[in-house]
Amino acid sequence: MAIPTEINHETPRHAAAPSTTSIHPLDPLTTAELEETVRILAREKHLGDNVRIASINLIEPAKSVIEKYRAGSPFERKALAVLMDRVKHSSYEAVMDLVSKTIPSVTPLPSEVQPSIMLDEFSECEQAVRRSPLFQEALKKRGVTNADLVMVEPWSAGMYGTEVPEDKGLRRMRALCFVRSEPKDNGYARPIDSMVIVVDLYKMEVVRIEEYPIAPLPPEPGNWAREYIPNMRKDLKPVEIVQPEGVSFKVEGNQVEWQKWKFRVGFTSREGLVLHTISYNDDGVERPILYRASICEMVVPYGDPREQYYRKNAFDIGEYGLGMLANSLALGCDCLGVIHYFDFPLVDSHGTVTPLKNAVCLHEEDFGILWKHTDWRTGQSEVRRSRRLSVSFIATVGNYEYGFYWYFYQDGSIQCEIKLTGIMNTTALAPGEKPQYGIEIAPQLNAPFHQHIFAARLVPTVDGPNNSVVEVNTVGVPTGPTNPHGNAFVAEETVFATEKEAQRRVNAASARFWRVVNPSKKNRLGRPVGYRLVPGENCPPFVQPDAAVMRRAGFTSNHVWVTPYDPKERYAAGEYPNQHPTGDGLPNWTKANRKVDNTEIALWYVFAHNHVPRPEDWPVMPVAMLGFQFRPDGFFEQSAAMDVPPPPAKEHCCH
Ligand SMILES: [Cu+2]
Repeated sequence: MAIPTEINHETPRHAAAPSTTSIHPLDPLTTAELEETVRILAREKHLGDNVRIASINLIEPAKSVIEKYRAGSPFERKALAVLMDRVKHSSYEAVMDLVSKTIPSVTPLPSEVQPSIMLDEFSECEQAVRRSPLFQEALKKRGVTNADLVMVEPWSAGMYGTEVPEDKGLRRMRALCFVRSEPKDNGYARPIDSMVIVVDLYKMEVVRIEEYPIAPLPPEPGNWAREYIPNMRKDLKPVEIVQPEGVSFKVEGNQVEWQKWKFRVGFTSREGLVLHTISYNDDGVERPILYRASICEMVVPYGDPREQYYRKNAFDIGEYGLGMLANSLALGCDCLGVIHYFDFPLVDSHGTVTPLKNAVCLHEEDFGILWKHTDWRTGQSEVRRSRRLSVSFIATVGNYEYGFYWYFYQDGSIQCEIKLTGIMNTTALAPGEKPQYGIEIAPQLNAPFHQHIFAARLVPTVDGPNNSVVEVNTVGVPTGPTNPHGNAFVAEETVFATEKEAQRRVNAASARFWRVVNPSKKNRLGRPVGYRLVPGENCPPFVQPDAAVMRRAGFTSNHVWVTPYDPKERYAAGEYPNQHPTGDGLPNWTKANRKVDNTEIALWYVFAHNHVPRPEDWPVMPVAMLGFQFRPDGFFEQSAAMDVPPPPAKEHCCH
């Protein structure tokens, strides 16, 4: 049964709290709630053989509701289901009221956009390709005799303005192929460079195979599985992380308290880990810092202009969903020490709900020294160990792994760190050929130049709801009467009044950073209290501003954006980047040039790892890290870390 297009006007009731009163309004949907949502969708005839569930997530209550919420009081519980009818070629958003168990609204999506790709479409697409006589024919031409050894890697098709007429209206994937030499080896060592398989995901069948000049398979394997590595080093002694008296954090449901920090752990099928209501207890006063923090979008543009590759630009969050691709983490492997894991349920496109065990890892780490000083005259020495709290998850997106880590420190700092690892996507080279748009990383194996660009969405509430963003540039003062020796330099501050003023890039030449301030809260020195956004590794996008991918990835054109807070403006490339013809998100919203000074804001920080491949990134790339910090800047009266006690003395370091 297909989805009706009329809106169901049944009035929702919000009388009672959900039966599980231990749920907080920001908690992700539970297994029971997801199952209930699927049941209601089925009961109301919104599900059927041809209707697939792209996602079901909590509709987070309004910020004002959360700010006033007290434990035990009733609250709304709503879910947003994105559904797709494979026969009618149409998609819908259904709002589910889990209190009244009704569907207050069903809204069709614009016909030209596509919901994100569903996890089960990957394997179904691979099977569809294997079944195709066109595919078998193409393999034969290339001397590949065993189709079972071919890895069919479906890439989101995007929208480039070069689509042929028969692609119009299709839900498309463009699959690239690699062939293993045996069932367990690394197929990325052997790219079949010369064909792209266009698949219609509505019918789940091959539309056509685009063929290109045939390149020979690279000669060397690139194996990484343990059975292929005969001589592992033998000189590694064990390291044990023990906390004999237990951990220093407290977890109640999804709320975490550690040292003076308090926050909630959330999880969505799209962003994966989300942090909510981050606050710091400053001498008994709970001071808000961030209402919500997540990595909300990413894109990986590849720099290879060849016909079969110029569309390689995956939006791994908006087009696939990192929560759906999250790993179940393993103690002693992904995480070491005394770990608290959060499990979160996921729903597949057929409505089956499965709990993802160990989706998010929470633990403490020793992080070297926090501060130290020795008075060489008196011999007084003080040193403190830095303990940080790590909250993380890891997603596998085809060939790559992305680890997302948020760290909390005892000096009031927060850090976001992304770890990139996994296997590089590859193309083949003819003997003697040198790549123009990549690096030869093994004989006849090319890894193209590409970038991994991430967008963090931060909703700052630094000491209250209304914040502003200030840019700080350090500049040298010209030599002259006020600077006769030429040594003067100053930090110049500029407050962003509007969205357009707030579209900025990093600048190493002025050591640029940004302060999020609360103009109505002054510290004892008369300056507004603030937190500093400290950029880490970053660079601009290297595709041309008029490249087709920039229509959808326009958010990458700036590193900083500030918008007035709007809970509907959630993702930097908009709600539905998959096949979006014109693109949406930050470039679109900010055309209005709204006021962003001393109001509720969202701060978007976009940061890029520029991947110029190395042979040492092969066969599995050792972790590369990038990210940013959010550090107190005039928020506290002095260092917030002075009351951290000395470590238990093992030597004379602290006496
Ligand atoms: Cu890379």
